[in-house]
Amino acid sequence: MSGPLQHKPTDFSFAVPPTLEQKHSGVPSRLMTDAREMKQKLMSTAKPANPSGVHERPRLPPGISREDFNRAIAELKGSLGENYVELNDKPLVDGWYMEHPNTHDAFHIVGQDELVASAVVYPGSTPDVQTIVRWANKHEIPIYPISMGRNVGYGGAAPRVPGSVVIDLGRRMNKIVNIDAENASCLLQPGVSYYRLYEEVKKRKLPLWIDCPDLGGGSVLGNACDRGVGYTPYGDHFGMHCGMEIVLPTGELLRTGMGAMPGPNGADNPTWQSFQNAYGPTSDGIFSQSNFGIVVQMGFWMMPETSHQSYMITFPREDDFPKIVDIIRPLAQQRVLGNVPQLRHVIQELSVTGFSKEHWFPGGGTNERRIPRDVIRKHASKMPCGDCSWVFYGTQYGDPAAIKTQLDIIKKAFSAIPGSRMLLPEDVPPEHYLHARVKVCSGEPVLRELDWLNWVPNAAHLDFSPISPTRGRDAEIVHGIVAKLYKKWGFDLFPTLCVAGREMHYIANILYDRASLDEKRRAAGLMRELIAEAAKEGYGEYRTHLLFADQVAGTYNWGNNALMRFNETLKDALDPNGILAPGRNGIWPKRFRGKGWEIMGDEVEKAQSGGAITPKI
Ligand code: EUG
Repeated sequence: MSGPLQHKPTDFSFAVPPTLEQKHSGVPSRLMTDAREMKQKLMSTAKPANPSGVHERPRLPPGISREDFNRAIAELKGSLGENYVELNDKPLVDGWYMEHPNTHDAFHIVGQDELVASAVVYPGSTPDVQTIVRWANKHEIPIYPISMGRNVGYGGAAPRVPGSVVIDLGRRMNKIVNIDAENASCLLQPGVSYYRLYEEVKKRKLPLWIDCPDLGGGSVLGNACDRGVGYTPYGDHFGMHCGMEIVLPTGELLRTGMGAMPGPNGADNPTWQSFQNAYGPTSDGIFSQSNFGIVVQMGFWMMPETSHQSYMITFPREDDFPKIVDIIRPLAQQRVLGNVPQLRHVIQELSVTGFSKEHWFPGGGTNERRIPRDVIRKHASKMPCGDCSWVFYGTQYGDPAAIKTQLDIIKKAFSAIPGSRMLLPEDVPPEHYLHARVKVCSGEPVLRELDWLNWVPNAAHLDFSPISPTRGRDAEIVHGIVAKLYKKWGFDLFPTLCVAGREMHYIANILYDRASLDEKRRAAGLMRELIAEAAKEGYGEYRTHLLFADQVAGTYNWGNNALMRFNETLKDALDPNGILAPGRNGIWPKRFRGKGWEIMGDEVEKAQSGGAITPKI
């Protein structure tokens, strides 16, 4: 039933991706050439997926008979309209970043048909979302809200419980509700992508910046709720939000922050996007990385535009890594570094060109063999970065005189490392990745970051994302664990460190071929061991893929699991029927808890040889 053939030269592979005018998740016209090239490149290595084929589709919610499911769906269609409820009964198509599925995880780690929706619904308003939530409570059908479904590397659009009904909020709820140029803030619905927000700011000629992650297709609201990171001084996305509107799991509506106070004559409160904390306990945090409510509107601060100067600094020696980190720390704490810079390993200078590993390492282009260090060296020597080991991508902000002073301070600080070299955009050719960094670090969302997906054929990625103190000796321990385990499991390692003054997000991508059961098994095995070994030393992930949420949540177990017991208390109070995104971030409602849903061992690897990850109920 589900054997997709998207690798064949079908219409999809050659079709022009939709524009932002045609679809809320589409490509801005200024990036269409990039998008078409990127799609062509990615599609050229696509292979048939490997659905286990053991599941009937549409996959049913747990414990619901097909008759009851069909009746419930008919009722929902009656409330929302026939067109706004779609059964997930067609072949699954992984697509690519700009034409991604809302039915499953395009970067599947278990079988393609494992983490799947039974149906997808498209609410057009907050009352529609309330209707869906009340329907779910009545029928005890799990629902799984997505903003746009581009949580790539962490599960995409997929529900944790197979057969859940996915609520695709973004398709119809994609309004920029307000941009307040004086307050430098905006209020958004879930379907507003970074691309959309950026284009709107430009169209209105507002002197404001947005802050975007490496890729711009994601939902501004969704990324902030998952506590994503960007690269201007406003890079802490959740930290820069101001006010939320939330549909609770019972269908009630809540506004947080100053939004809890009504404005005059039924208007929104005039300070909703001005002050985050308002009065009483701050509740916003419990609606990030959780399953306690559906965020349907969210406010954000925007940065007044300013001058900026990006640069890269290269460091020759592999072993200088801890020293580099110790130089970064005071610079970041003093805010000489004003944003979230990245420290990357030189292997990325090869991968961000978009050429495959096969191109750099003929005959070694799959995950069979890791690219040897001397092959990286040979190529890097001929590139602008030269024969180096680490590359620091930074940007300075403010008036030009201040930027010049900052650059002098930074250059002087790093000169303690022999052989370090600063390069400015004008020192590298126009196609160099530094020019993409200039854009991202000044709030212009790009597509370029996808290039590294071309490293291996038919690639998916899974991210291991621990937090390390910004301190050489800690960074060395984390990096040591990661490097050792990547070697053991046979994957190329692409470390990217997103740096702040006291901590760094160490992002390690695992790139694997989605059609290779062996690579998927090794990717999952690597991930499990990374989480466990890092936790032994006290390093935990800031975010993880759905399938590893239980294990990661389990590492935050101080005080006899005090935090999870607290979360479960909240979950059971807010969602007594356990319908909202069961299992997200490892939080299971009472109805599911302790019944075999938690993945703490090698269930993922086992599921890859034909089994299912779900308990038999
Ligand atoms: C990246 C960054 C992340 C993340 C996943 C991927 C991309 C790095 C800072 O957070 O969670 C190139």
